[in-house]
Amino acid sequence: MSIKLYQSETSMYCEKVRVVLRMKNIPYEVSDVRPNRQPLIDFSGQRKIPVMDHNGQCVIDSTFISAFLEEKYPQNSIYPKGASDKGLCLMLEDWADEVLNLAVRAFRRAETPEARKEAEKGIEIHFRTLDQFFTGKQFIFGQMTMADIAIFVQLHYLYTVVKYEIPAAHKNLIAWMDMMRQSLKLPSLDVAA
Ligand SMILES: N[C@@H](CCC(=O)N[C@@H](CS)C(=O)NCC(=O)O)C(=O)O
Repeated sequence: MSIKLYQSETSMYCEKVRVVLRMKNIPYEVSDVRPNRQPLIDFSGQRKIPVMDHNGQCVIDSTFISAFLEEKYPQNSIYPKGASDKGLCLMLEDWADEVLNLAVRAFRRAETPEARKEAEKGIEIHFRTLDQFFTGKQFIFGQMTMADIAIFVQLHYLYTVVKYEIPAAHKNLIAWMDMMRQSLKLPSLDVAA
């Protein structure tokens, strides 16, 4: 078996796939695209990461890669048991990837103090929602699933790349982030603020 992940260290979507690979104890090698994207483009016909080369098969997009890995390597499932909970888990994954990500990206792009303030306003609504959601809650479905992972990698990016900390008022959210950090023990935590 040979698995190569075309990736970059800092991409939140690549972090998401690395967490899944680690949870399932699947050995893999990485190809960092930052110095040169050409091998990625030659292999996948497009520019976005993550891309997985699974024994020569090309799988693109963190959501599809994760679902593919779950099917091939069902140990330590990344989804909750039960069809309805799995549906909700996939919805939360999509929300984190598509909605929360927009607010996080606005932050990364903010170059002036004014723009940063605007970005802060934009993400505050999500902090409040998540703080409410994580009141008295640890893992969303009682064990770590893709819903936790997808939300965590977006917010973790704020600490590692944007150098921004979630305001202390959001205690439940911060407690959940700490619990996730302790559970995951990610190498990227070494660069956390
Ligand atoms: N929906 C995709 C998003 C992937 C994505 O946006 N990747 C970014 C890095 S975080 C990228 O490769 N951007 C380069 C580009 O658009 O050329 C996923 O979940 O994998």
